[in-house]
Amino acid sequence: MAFFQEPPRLGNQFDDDPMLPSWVARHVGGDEIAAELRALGDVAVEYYGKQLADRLNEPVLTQWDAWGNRIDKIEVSPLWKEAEGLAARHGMVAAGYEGRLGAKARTHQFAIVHVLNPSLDVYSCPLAMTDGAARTLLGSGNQPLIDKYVPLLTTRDPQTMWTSGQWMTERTGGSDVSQSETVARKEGDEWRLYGTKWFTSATTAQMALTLARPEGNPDGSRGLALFLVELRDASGRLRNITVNRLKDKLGTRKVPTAELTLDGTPAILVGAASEGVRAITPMLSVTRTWNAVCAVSGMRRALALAGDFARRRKVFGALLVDKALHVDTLAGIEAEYAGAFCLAFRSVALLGALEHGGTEAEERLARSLVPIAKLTTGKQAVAVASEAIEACGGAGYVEDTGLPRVLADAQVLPIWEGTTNVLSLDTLRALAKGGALEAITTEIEANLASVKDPGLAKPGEAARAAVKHAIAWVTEAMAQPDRLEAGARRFAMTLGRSLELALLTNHAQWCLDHGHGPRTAAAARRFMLNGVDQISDVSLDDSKLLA
Ligand code: MFK
Repeated sequence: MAFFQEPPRLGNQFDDDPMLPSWVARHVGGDEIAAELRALGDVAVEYYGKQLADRLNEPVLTQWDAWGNRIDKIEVSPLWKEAEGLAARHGMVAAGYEGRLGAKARTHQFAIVHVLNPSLDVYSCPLAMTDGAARTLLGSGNQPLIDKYVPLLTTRDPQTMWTSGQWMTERTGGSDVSQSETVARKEGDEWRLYGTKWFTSATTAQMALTLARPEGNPDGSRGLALFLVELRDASGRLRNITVNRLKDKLGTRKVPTAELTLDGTPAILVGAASEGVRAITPMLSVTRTWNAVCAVSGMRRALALAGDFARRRKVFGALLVDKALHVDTLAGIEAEYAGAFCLAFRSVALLGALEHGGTEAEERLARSLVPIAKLTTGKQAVAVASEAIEACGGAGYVEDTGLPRVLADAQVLPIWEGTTNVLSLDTLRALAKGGALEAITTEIEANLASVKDPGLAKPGEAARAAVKHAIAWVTEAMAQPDRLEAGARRFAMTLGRSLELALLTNHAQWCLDHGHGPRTAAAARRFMLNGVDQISDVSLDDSKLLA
């Protein structure tokens, strides 16, 4: 009988998760929530099967109808059509805005996202922007817009739910938006936009928040203003928007990312006719938090598949799961997942706290923790996905196993919503506001204060020592702008990994104390061995020679 390898399979994606059940028990509580997430854990398995079957379907742009009319219709994949209803019904955005759980609503919402997201072909993209748009409008103080649009963005009713885009990137770039060329012209009582948007994710949304420069405003980012655009009129036609083409991307291939031309597109000014970058920052905080959670949920899926494969794959006389080197490899990436999970969900908890009257200290912490969480987890997601597909050998490299997609989709996470370097610089900008380093130190100490198990002493010390080293370095480098900038990523990563280790150590102690077993403690010890402190004073001259 010829040999055929069994493919990896998924078990319940809530019960099989080594972090989520204990985190939810601790930070949300209630059997009802666990039961809901367990049911979604089965939905995730069902949709994983659908995802494999849907693998070759991609969005299609039809620009003209048979009679020569410009229509620019985008047909999304069958799974995306299903995801739209599923996401609404299960409250992937709405749950964060429901009052019953107070500040815990955000943890509830992102637990749902964590379980479902890896099976939905990056439908997280429009959902993240929808959530960000709702939060931005709520923070804008523009009551008519809040009354009209927030209920549409935050409903559980699939018939009435709207999604939103976020159009920031132009041909001039996505990092330095100060060079944006889109112009806003006041024509009568109405604003109209003229320009090109170069990377508009999920162009099938009903609305978008976008930046444009009102005519006569100065150059630079402060001259930009924030606008809301409804994409279609009552008959469903795009409102002076043409879709030039869809992007041909490495991953996120189900996301209909488009290049658009706006030629007199009606728009509503959200707040002031300037300072649009500041006005859109609530959106950035929310989408970056989504990015961190989607990074950890992507890692979870990669690990679930690699772990199951190891239990089915026999080589050199034994299952992979019984081979010491394979076990060592999987343990290393499981520990990365555990640390990343804690930081992403700490970011989520802070978002919830700030939406329910958080303290100034929480605000200061969130300002630096969000970019740190995004940049740290984004990089981990790529590394973990890469290692996980390697753990499946050649099968991990063959498209119709579905495994390579896990890596291709992870690769977007360090790029969109601010690259690793842009967010490292943003971390420095957040620190410059003052109080942020103290907030991070306090966070680390608060997490380590309750740690008493002797097996957790070393991880705790490693977190403390790394953050101390990072602070000493930044204090010294502050006077040397080139040195500070060159080391910004190593600095931000060290803060990220220190935070991850402190949070993980704290949660490990909680798990030991509350009957959730010793696995999280093992993750903390292994995470420490993976390395935390990345500070090093690299020679700027050597870097110039090399680059
Ligand atoms: C799974 C998840 C799915 C997510 C799907 C998303 C798909 C969408 C695809 C995209 O749209 S990707 C494009 C995303 N683009 C970015 O994320 C932009 C990256 N660049 C930055 O973040 C730059 O740092 C930034 C554009 C903000 C720099 O612009 P400026 O004009 O140089 O900003 P400046 O002067 O530093 O800041 C202006 C104000 O905003 C300042 O406030 P003040 O005026 O009060 O001083 C800043 O403090 C504030 N600010 C900037 N960044 C902030 C912030 N406030 C809070 N949080 C931040 N992150």
